[in-house]
Amino acid sequence: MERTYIMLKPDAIKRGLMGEVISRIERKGYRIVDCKMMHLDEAILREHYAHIADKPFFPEIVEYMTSGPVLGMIVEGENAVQGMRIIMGATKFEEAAAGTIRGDYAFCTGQNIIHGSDSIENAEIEIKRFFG
Ligand code: IDP
Ligand code: MG
Repeated sequence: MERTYIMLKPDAIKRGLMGEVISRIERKGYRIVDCKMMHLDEAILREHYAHIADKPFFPEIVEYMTSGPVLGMIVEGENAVQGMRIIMGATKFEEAAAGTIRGDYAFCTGQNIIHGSDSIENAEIEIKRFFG
């Protein structure tokens, strides 16, 4: 069984979409093995988003991701890392296909509802980062 780190971003929580997104994850057949609400700070975001820390939009990402709580989850299932990326949809909201979480709910790339690990290796690192 594979595990991935999923995080519902502040807009998912503010817009009341937690239940909807969790339902999609469960209906797909994945299991949520742990979850917690957290308030992130800039230090952990610099670590988690090290690959975009030098982008011009990074300060906006920090402002947004610290604007309210996030829901961190460990999601388990067969091929969970890639499978979650498929049901999440593309990073850029305008490229996310209808029927995906981002395709159906995101109207801004910076505030695109959900994070999911992009590889098995990063899933392990991210689960350790947020769940210890
Ligand atoms: P991912 O979340 O699909 O894995 P990453 O490339 O890891 O995408 O980027 C992390 C987050 O940074 C994205 O989810 C998105 O919120 C934000 N982001 C990425 N590219 C852009 C952009 O071009 N404009 C605004 N925000 C962006
Ligand atoms: Mg990513």
